[in-house]
This record gives sequence, C-alpha cells and structure tokens, in this order.
Amino acid sequence: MDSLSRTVVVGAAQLGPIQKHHSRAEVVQRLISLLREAKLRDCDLVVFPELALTTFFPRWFVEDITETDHWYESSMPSSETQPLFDEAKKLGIGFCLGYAELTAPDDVGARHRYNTQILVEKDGSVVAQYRKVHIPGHAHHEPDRPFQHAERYYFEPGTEGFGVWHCFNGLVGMMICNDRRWPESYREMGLQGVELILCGYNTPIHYVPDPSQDILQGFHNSLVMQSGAYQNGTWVVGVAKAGVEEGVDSLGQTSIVAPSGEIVARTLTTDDELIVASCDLDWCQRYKNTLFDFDKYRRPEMYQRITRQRGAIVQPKP
Ligand code: CDT
Repeated sequence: MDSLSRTVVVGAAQLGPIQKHHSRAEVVQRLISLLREAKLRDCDLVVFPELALTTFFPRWFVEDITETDHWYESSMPSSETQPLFDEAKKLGIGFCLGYAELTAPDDVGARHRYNTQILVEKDGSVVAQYRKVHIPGHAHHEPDRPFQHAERYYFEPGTEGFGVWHCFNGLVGMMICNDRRWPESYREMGLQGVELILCGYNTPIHYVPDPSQDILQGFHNSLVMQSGAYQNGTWVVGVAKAGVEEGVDSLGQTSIVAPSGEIVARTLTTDDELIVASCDLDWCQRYKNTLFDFDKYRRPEMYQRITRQRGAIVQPKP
C-alpha cells in the first residue's frame, strides 16, 4: 500500500470447515498461518469469514440459549484471540474478522447477542465493529429441517446500520453474509462513498425453504456481489467458510470483485485458501464519476414518490 497510488493488497482468507470439536486455539493457529502466507504475498489487509472462530452453531437449536454462550466472544481480543492480534501487528497486516458477540450487561442487566465483524488496522488499532443487519433463517425450532438456520434466535439485528471508515488509504465498509443479497446494504455505503466492502459468509448449499435454489448458490453469490460492486463503484471482498461442516455443505467461491463488477480473484477449493488482489481504490472513481455519479444522475425524489404511491395503493380505501 502506498499513499500515492492508493493500491491496497487485499487477501481473502477462505476457511475450510470448523467442526464442533475444534478449539479456538486450533482455529486461531489456522488464521495465523493464513496471515503469514498473506505477509509473504505482500498483503496489507486480510479478510476472514463470518463466525470465523467457531463452527456455524445456528445449525443447532438449544432451548436454553445461555448453554451456547461458549460460542460467543464476550471480549475482543480475548486471551484466545490475542495471539492473532499480536501476530497481525508484528507482521504489519490489518485484518477483518467475523465472530459471535455477547455484550456486557446493559443498564437493565440484559446481554445482547450479535453477529459481528471487527476491522483492525496494520498497527493493531481497532478501526470499527459492524453488527449484521439482515438476519436470515428462523427464530424457533423447526424439527422437520435436516439442519437448523436459527440465526434469528441466536442474533439480534445490529442497530447502527452500514458505516464507512477512513482507513487503508480509502473508505472501507463492512457487511456480513445475508447482507450481501440486499441492494440497500451496498447503496447505504455507496452513498457514503465506500471504496472497499468487506463481507464474510457461511452459505449452506441446501436452502431448505426452496431447494430449487441449491444449484444456483454460486450464481446468486456472484450475482449480488458483482452487481453491488458495479452499481456503487466499489471493490467487494466476499469470503466464505466453506466445505462440509458437521455434515452441512457450504459454498466456497470466495471472490474479490472490482468496481467494474468483474471478479479478479476467486478460490478454487473449499479449504483454507488465500486469494490476493491489488485493489486500486482510484479505480472506483471511474464509475463514481461517470455512470454512477450519484449527485448528477440519481433521482431520490422519484424513488420516494414511487414509495408513496405504492403506500397509497396498499392503504385500504376509507
Ligand atoms: N449466514 C448467512 O447469512 N447465510 C445465509 C443463508 C441463507 S438463509 C438460510 C446467506 O444469505 O447466505
């Protein structure tokens, strides 16, 4: 990364499965190995997946949610994750990490559970924390499913929305997994001038409510990230936890997408695998200053008008 060219060398560090019996210490060692490989490949920033420290535990339902507290991080870093922070700082590499967050008690003694990503600069300082907004799946036990996707039981939606932060010589934003399917996620950040969006995901191949979508998982993954990148003139880095985890097969296809919408790097495996791209953040301006010059061409007053009209249609007549 040099301040004149604004090129950030980004590593997308896909993880293979994390089984239930794998300890945090084992996983952190895998993350550190990927960081070291990233250093050899000149990375400035490494992006890890959603819930990168544990198995994807929302696939199991447990009546007493407090029995699942061990899947959550109540501090970041903790004694178990500190070695990752230490190694990244020593190597001078920033990183983005997804994990389950359990907050300290609030004013009324309630603890909150979020699906969270943290962004750490090359000097080890924490830049930002993002809490997943779009929580997919279901909130109650659905015993007929082959596996659960009970994220709506295990996580509250984040309330702070989609921010962008000045770091890595540019404007960086975050989103998590299902957020990438919603154009609003990209546009919220696009309106703030985002140049690099970091997104971890766990996407089971089998979509229980409509299995006809199973064969399209890879297509939909690329479709949303490529269109989100292009329509907002931004780089998008989507990073999978992939492979067969506790019997559930999950999508790989970790990708780095340019502001043109083109995929410039993509994983070939469903294992731990690092892909790297030199992301020229100035490339964003070619789109932000031309086709997607928001100030010049967007028509928010028309979008509001359509929303009002639609509201009028669904209102019952007096
Ligand atoms: N982790 C996550 O958000 N996964 C969802 C799966 C589909 S909803 C059951 C996704 O959008 O990839």
